[in-house]
Amino acid sequence: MTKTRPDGLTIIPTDAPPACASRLVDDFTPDLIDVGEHHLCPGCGEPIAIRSMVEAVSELELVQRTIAVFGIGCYTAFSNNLDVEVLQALHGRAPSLATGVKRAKPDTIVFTVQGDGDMVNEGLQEVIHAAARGENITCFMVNNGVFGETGGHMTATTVVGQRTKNTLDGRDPEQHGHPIRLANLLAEVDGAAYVARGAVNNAGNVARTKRMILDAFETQKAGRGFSFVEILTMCPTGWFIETQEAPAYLADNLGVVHEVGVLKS
Ligand SMILES: Cc1ncc(C[n+]2csc(CCOP(=O)(O)OP(=O)(O)O)c2C)c(N)n1
Ligand code: SF4
Ligand SMILES: [Mg+2]
Repeated sequence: MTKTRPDGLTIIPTDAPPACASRLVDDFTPDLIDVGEHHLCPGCGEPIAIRSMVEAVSELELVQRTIAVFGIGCYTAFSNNLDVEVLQALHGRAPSLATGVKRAKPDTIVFTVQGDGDMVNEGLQEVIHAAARGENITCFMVNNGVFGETGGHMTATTVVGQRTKNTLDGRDPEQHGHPIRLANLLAEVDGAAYVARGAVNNAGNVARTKRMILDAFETQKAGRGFSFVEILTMCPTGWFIETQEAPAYLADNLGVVHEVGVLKS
């Protein structure tokens, strides 16, 4: 039953299905996403990031020549939902596998999708060497500051003070070290042609991040060398907070240390 708040606004009940079906305004499913459903948590930022990547592939008319290489994390679930060729890499090894694909098939557009756990904890050397070699590939890192899939543990990008499953009192630099700002580090590497950091916690950032993704693909298309976009994503489950608090939490925590912007172009 519909309730009314003291200020007169209506509270929509969510404990039971609505009495009548909602009206479908439009089908917003991008061409390259096979099914509209996925198993990621409500409020997760990763589907927004992946959606932006495949939208960019369509808009640049690269569908027929694109190959994605996935790392291992919650985002890996999407490797079954996309209508592009996908290869599955071992933890952290996606940039090396992508290197092999691109060298064997130079006319393809090759991109990786990895998380902060996969890319910075488990395979940091891979991405640094790929950047230094100036490999003409595009790497994306969805950074939520936790090993989301395995339960919300600290990663190398977790910010100081952030509460995770194994830093219950917050990350303490004395005990756990300092976070690694991967985009900043890669921007310093000769061979990296384009480096940026976006976020998906509000509409403005989603639009800005989409532009970065397009620019990264354009860099590869033009043969200018290694391109990288880090994307800050919400993980309400791994952050142990309410779903609706996650966008602001991202801005106040991860976003303060891992600043959004283009670092090299
Ligand atoms: C060699 C190896 N070690 C550990 C795991 C377990 N594992 C699976 S997903 C994952 C976390 C990945 O974290 P991240 O890349 O940040 O992705 P997220 O789930 O946060 O999106 C881990 C540790 C594994 N699959 N293989
Ligand atoms: S655990 Fe975090 S990263 Fe994984 S699906 Fe849930 S919200 Fe997304
Ligand atoms: Mg993660």
